[in-house]
Amino acid sequence: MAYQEKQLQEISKQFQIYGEILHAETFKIGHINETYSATYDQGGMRVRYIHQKINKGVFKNPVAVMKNVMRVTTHVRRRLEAQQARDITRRSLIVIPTRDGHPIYRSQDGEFWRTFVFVEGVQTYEAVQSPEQAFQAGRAFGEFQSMLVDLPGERLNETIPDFHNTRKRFTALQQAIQKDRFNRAKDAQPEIEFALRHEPIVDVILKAMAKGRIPERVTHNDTKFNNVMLDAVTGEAKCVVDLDTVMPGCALYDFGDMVRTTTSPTLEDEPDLSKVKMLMPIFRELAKGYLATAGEFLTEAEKALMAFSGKLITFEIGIRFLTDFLSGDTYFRIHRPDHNLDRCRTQFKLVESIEQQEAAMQKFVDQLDGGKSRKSYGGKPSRTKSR
Ligand code: GN1
Ligand code: MG
Repeated sequence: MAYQEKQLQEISKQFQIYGEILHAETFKIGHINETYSATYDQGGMRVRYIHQKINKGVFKNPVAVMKNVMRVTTHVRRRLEAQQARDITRRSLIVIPTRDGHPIYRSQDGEFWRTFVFVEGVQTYEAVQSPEQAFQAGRAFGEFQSMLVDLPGERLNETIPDFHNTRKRFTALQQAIQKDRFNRAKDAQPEIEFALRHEPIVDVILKAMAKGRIPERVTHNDTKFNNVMLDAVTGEAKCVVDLDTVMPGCALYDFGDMVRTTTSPTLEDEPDLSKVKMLMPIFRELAKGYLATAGEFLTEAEKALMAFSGKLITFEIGIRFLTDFLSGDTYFRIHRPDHNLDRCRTQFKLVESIEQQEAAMQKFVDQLDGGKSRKSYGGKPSRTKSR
């Protein structure tokens, strides 16, 4: 049940927002969190804020989540200031503290809320509309990773342990199949077979990391295309959002999830599987954009697995949807019966499409080097004062 205006007004009043609240409403009910907006009158100017209820079933320690978010957003802002970048308040999320100075508010009903400055003049999309948008997404997440390369202090909190541990995700699927608590396995036989057949891919990145061939980095871990805000006028990526899973990870998990969510023109739950396809022209722009900003710090071993990571993460999210379908839809919010099964089918169709083109995708990546890809961004270097 979405929150009512009166409750939202009470919640917004807990934060250090000046002025008179005018109205508050639902902004987006996603797979996990709930997002609302509130409009205030500040000296005759209407100013909006974002209020988010953290899903505490998914994020067991919301305080630890917000500690990470504060460290990361503060660091990114400092980096932008050091570059004398313009438009900084639209380029990194700004957390508004509670009236007693905390980054998070616990309401009387035991829920956890946080508040951000509303970034105006931007748009997000569920599916990519053009190769240029994929370039922008790649550039934005690559830049985000590159700004966190020198994050000082201790290791970030693991807000969801083993989030991209594909082996553990696979084991969870095997258990769900075995238990089959809702007698649904019979409805998902082809998908179950597809998943089990792909077991050989699940350990590739985990093993490379365990052997030290691929480094741990600070990564976003949820680089869905709809987590990039694009300027409504210029189309340029401004800000990446949804920082709850920013934690120690692998750069490839981020690139892989970008491949999953940008390279097919379809939505994540597209029922017409004939439309689900990895489009090479989009992949090329995505890879160019990502290497334009991440190319400098990525190692050869990371770059060599970029196409593979698209397949792996698409597969991993697919088995998570399948596991949730078999377990009674308790994790991802669903909007129709079999929704998680439909989402799984779409992911697996995309895995197949990536598989067919994986060699060509990687060949393209291999041909790009940092310098070339940077130049292709309007002839400008990746980080300039003008942005
Ligand atoms: C969830 O909240 P949202 O929609 O950004 C999920 C991701 C999945 C994604 C699939 C914390 O992301 O891992 O890739 O759904 N987030 C969490 O659409 O589980
Ligand atoms: Mg998310």
